[in-house]
Amino acid sequence: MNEALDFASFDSNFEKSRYVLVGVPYDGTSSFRLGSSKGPQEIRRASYCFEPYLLEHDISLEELSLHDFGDIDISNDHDELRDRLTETVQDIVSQERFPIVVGGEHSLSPIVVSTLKEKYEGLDVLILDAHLDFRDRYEGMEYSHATVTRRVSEIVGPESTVVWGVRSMAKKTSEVEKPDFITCDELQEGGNKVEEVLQNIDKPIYLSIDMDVIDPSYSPGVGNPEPFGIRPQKIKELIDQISSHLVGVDIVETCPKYDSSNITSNLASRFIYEIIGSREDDLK
Ligand SMILES: [Mn+2]
Repeated sequence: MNEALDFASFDSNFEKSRYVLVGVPYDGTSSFRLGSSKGPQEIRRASYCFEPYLLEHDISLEELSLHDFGDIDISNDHDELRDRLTETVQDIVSQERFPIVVGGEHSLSPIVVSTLKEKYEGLDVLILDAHLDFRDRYEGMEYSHATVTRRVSEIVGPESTVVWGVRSMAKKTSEVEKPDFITCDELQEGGNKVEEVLQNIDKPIYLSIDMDVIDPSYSPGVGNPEPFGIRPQKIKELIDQISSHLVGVDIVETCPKYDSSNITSNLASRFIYEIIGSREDDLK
């Protein structure tokens, strides 16, 4: 790979940074459209599209201490991914730094959750995903993009796992104990269930954004596009509502090969701006 480009404004050293971005160029279990391993690179490139100053938050990324760790060095082996990513995330969170993990495919999330669970008592995990991904195994694999919610719920408990934006699930999930989920339509309309969840948040939250939660017209470059999705503005609103509780995020499944005009990598990159801006705004 070429000399890696850092995410825009992520030019401080690791020691003094509050936010550390790490790329995970892994798509070892992708089953439909491969190529999310190129996501981190394109999302970094897209980050130069935006002004560092965030109008709504009156925050400039240039004034913050942000570090880009680069991509972790991995092959397509999931055990290797688990070891390297665990070690890296442990380093990041050991001194209250905020990890921003950029995929790559979704199977990285349980690894990060497992590490954060050691650090943050009572961690809740909010997964934004078109797919419930609650299979126990997929294509024989325990750790797959299609088993993410199942693995996460085993780590933090089903009561601490919520999936928002769901509009696709395997039939058999109706036969097993499910984590709480909010469908795409419920989320779009904002009804009581959404408000109830938001009002009752009092715990640290890990947020996982699968870019396929958004409608494919706004986010075409993903491994498994699913119609009838959410508008990006809805995700921005959610980020702003929960940002003060966040202790880490991942943004996964951007697949540059299928991403017309870099629409998806631009959006993923802008979500990173928004997460930082909104958190810093709350900390003022
Ligand atoms: Mn998905």
